[in-house]
Amino acid sequence: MRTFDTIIRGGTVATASDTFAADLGIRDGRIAALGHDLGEAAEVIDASGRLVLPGGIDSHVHFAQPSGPGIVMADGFETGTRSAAFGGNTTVMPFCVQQKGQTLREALKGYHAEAQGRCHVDVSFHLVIADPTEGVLGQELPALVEDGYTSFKVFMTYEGMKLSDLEMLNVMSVARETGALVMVHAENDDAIRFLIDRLERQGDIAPKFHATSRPIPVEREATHRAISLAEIVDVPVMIVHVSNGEAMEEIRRAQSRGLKVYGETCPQYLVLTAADLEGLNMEGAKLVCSPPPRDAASQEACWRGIETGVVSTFSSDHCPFRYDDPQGKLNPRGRTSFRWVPNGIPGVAARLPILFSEGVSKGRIDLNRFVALSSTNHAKTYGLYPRKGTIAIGSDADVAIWDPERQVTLTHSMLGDGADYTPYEGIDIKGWPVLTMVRGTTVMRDGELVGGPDHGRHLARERSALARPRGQV
Ligand code: DUC
Ligand code: ZN
Ligand code: ZN
Repeated sequence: MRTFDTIIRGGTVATASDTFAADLGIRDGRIAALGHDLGEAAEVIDASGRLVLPGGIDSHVHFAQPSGPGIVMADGFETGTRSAAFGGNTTVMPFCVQQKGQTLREALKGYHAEAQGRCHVDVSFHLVIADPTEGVLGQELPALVEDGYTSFKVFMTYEGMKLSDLEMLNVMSVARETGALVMVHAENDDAIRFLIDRLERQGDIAPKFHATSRPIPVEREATHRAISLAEIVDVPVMIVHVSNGEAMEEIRRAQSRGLKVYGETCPQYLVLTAADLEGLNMEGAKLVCSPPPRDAASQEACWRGIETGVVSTFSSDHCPFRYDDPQGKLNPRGRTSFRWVPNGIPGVAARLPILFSEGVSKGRIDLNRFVALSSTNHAKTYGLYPRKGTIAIGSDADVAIWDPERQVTLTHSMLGDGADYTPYEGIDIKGWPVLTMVRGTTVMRDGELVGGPDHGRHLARERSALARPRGQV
């Protein structure tokens, strides 16, 4: 008699804490056994010489997001989740962005309609609160947290999205009441506006000046302020896309004072610098994102944050726009200043190969920390653990099989997204995901999709393990 639907045989399994040789028995989309001599199955996947890891969870991606007049994001859910599967991910967490004047329910309806039937991997939305009206704070948010939307992002910059300190305090206060987790984009908007105006007056308008307009103090000050506001409300906070040592130091200091402050960083802060835009002229737009990549010392500081646990999640901040396209990076309305270049770069497929290669293969982090940073900590932070984010009996069979020896030179065509370039073109990688399995179904094998875009499901989430009152798990 066949006991399992699938057995993954002969691989080395790693979780956030352990590495061991075991076969996986999978039944009804879940992990049903871990051991040896598991018997028969309808399908046996040979994983000898391979690593069997929890599927990647990318808790910071943008798909199908309205991005300004005439600008179209390069990925909707079909191509975005396809690219995620190519990169060994089994769950992604995109943002549902509220427009001013819109209710959160209206916003969610639109994003769910976009995602419906178009997802290769599982998906779960964060809510971006751009208009914290009384109705949003008093009724919608508490009800939506109950419905499983247990994380909100707030912006301290961007016209149309930025919140005042008072508005941030009000959103944080609802998060405290409801047990939700607040994510913060920390950059000082007034300082950015001042610097952009000054650069433009000087005629410094090429894409490379984007980084000059958002220097480290802009991020450091806002990070400090966001942490202070969270401390006042006594609520946990996740500072997203941390790019440098000074912002990292603010987080580390808060953590050492016992505050529940968490940090996220992204591949662009490990392998890109502002100097990469030098000499590119308009093609520098391909690397425009916020906060901007900085310098070698900032890269080192981000590594140190990863190595010491100041950073708990490593995400892509996948936010793709095409370059050679009138609806993309170079503004369709013919405006040439960096001010108008949409902020964001693609990276959902490249995220984990970069962390594996630069981190594990080069000996900076061990495999267990890789699993924590790429999957387990995302699941714990955002209320998906232990259903997602680990290899354990009863967990969803969300698995990525990696060939740790595979050498690849990154090029855009292997990444499967809807952009027309990768900012990581030409980077040499050692270690590559060769199979992605979502709830027991293989969705990617050897760089090819298997099955259609209707396997992914939307996940209602529990409250964050980090946002629960102390002592409660
Ligand atoms: N912030 C993000 O989180 N993503 C892309 C652009 C931005 O500013
Ligand atoms: Zn952001
Ligand atoms: Zn983002």
